[in-house]
Amino acid sequence: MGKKINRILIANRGEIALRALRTIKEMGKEAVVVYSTADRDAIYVKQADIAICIGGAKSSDSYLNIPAIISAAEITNSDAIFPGYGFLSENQSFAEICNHHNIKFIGPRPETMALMSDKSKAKDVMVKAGIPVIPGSDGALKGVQEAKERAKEIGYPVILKAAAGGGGRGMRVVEDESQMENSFLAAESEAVSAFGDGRIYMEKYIKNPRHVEVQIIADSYGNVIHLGERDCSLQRRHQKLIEETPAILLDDETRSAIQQSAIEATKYIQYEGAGTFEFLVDSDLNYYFMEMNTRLQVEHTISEMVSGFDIVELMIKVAEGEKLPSQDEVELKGHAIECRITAEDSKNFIPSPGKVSKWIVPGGKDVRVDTHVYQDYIVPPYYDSMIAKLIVHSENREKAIRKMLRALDEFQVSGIKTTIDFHKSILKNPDFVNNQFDTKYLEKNYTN
Ligand code: MV4
Repeated sequence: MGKKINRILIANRGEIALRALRTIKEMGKEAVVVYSTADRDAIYVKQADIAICIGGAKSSDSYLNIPAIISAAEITNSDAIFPGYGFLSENQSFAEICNHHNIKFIGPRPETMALMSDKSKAKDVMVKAGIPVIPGSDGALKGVQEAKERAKEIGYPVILKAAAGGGGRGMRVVEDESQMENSFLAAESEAVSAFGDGRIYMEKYIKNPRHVEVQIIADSYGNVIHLGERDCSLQRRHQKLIEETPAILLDDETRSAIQQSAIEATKYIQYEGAGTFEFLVDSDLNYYFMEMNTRLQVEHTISEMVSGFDIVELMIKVAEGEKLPSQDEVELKGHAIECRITAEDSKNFIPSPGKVSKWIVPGGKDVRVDTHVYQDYIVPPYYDSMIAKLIVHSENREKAIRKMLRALDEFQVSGIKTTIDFHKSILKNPDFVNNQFDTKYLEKNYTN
């Protein structure tokens, strides 16, 4: 099962391209990077064993250009493709095409990707696996009439979600029956234009939930381990800003139950590779499966800090057919926090691309900065505005917060606006310090 991978093409850009390159080098393998014309000055382009320009600045011309990426893999004799996050990482036809070309897609089987990308089907599977899910409709709704009937049974408020969605698009909260027709039709048309798929399903609306997710990885022999859970409740417009592990709101019993649920779910779908189960947790600590991400996530770094494992290395080993260590060999220590720093104004989050004239990054014990940025780098306007992930690790949450504040104070950037000041303000906020926040917190307390 599986064969040794010698050369890996990284089908991504920015910090994650550099982060993957580092692990590939440490494993003694060769790295091929592909880049757009806007990224020709990226440091990883120079550091890679081979670099190939695959097209213009627009993502559709380059990082989403499947024929260009497959051609680059073919002419460089790459054995495998590392997709990272975003772009083609959850595109099942890309994974299929890789497999047809005998290039190992470092991730799950395409059928599993397809199953989990249909949020409504994914829920049905989790019900069968015995995982708690949010009460709601069985699959997609046929129309407004059925929506009204189901909502009466479930009880208002309810939430309408796009089956093809995720990340909040095509979502509508419905407070009572008088709003149903308008909300249903709005959600449906938003889903059609965003995903080309208007199927809508319904759930009971959970008030003030926390977002807790469990990192899992599975090998090709059915072994599954988890690397703990993360609290990602601090989000703005469905973009995560701060993540931490462990999730302090959980008691020990709920924590092991949620981790065990993620393991059982992974086994049930015969998953292979790294993945994340997202749960909503209500104020009584009931947890409910929401969706699964079939890729490496931005915030995987905090799980690396507390576990000591390199998740990219584990992903590559699993793809080569190696066996994972057992759960007993996983020891989760201390507390880790990540701040996602973007090239945006701290007050209104307006993007601020341009030339970075000063770039002084923090350092010191247990401080990690994952970034592709350097002094005089020009942040292009075409892509995600994240310019650095600042990650700290300490014995406990209080010390981790103090270390993060110290590191944020060291971070000096000129030429562009960043969200460093926003992060300082959150980390000093008594509500954050005292664990008094939920997924709506930023919306309510930091307007815009
Ligand atoms: C919910 C919910 C409350 N009840 N579902 C937002 C993104 C999408 N993946 C699911 N989301 C939500 N689903 C039910 N039944 C509240 C949210 C939600 C949310 C969830 C996680 C993190 C931030 C959020 C912000 C607003 C709403």
